[in-house]
Amino acid sequence: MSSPDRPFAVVTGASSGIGAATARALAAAGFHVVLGARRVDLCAEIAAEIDGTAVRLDVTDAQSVSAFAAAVPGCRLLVNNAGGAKGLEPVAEADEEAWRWMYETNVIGTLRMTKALLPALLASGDGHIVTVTSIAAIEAYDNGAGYTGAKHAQAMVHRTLRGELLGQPVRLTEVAPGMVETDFSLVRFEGDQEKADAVYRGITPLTASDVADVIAFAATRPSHVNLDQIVLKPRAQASAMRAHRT
Ligand code: 8X3
Repeated sequence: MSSPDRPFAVVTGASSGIGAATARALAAAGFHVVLGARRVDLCAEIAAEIDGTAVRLDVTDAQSVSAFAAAVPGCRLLVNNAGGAKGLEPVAEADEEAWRWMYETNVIGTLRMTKALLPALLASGDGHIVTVTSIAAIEAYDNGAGYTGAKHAQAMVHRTLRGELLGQPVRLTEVAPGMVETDFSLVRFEGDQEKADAVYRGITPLTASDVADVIAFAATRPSHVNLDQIVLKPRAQASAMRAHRT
C-alpha cells in the first residue's frame, strides 16, 4: 500500500451506503481511501474501482481495530461512519441486546477507531476527524431511545474532542443526517423490507451520495476552516418525527 502523492483517508462502514459513497467522493477529491468494514469483499470491489485499499474491520472488536490500525500506513482523514440502529420500540419494551449492539457499534466503535488512529492523524500534521452522527444525536423521538441515546453518546465523544484537541493540528466535523435511503432501515427492522420501504414512502429522502458530497466538501476546505457541525435533511423533513408525505 503506497500513496506517494495522495493523503490517506480511512472510512469505516465503507462496504455500503454512506460509507461506500464517501469512499468514492473522497477518492474523487484526491485521497487514497482505506475502506474498512466486516464485509471486506464489498470493500475490495469499491477499492479496485477507486484505486484504494480494503482492510477487514469490525469496530466492535478491539483486536480487529488494532490490526486495522497497524495495517494503515498513514491517516490524514478519519471518517467514523460505522454504526446503525436495531429496533424501534418504547423504552418499556426495550431489548437490552439491541441496545448493547447500538452502544457497541456507534459509541465504543467511534471511540476505538479514534483512539487507534489519533497518533497517525496528529503525525500527519493536518488531521481531520469526520463523525457521521444523525439528527438522532440532536433530538429525542418516541420508540427511538436506544438509538438516540447511542447517537447522543457518540456525538459527545466527538464534540468533547473538539475541545480536548484544541491547539493540535486536527479538525473535527460532525455530520448529522436525517432521512437517508440506505440499508439503515433494513438493518433496523432486521430485514423486513416492507417496514423499511414504509420509512421512505411518499418522500424524496437524501441519498448516500448527498451525504458523501457534504463530507468531501468539509474535508477539502483549507486547514484553518473547521466545519463543526452540519445537519442535513430532505426538504420534506422538519424533524425525525415530522415529515411531509405525498
Ligand atoms: C437516521 C435518522 O431519524 O431514523 O439516523 O434517527 S433517524
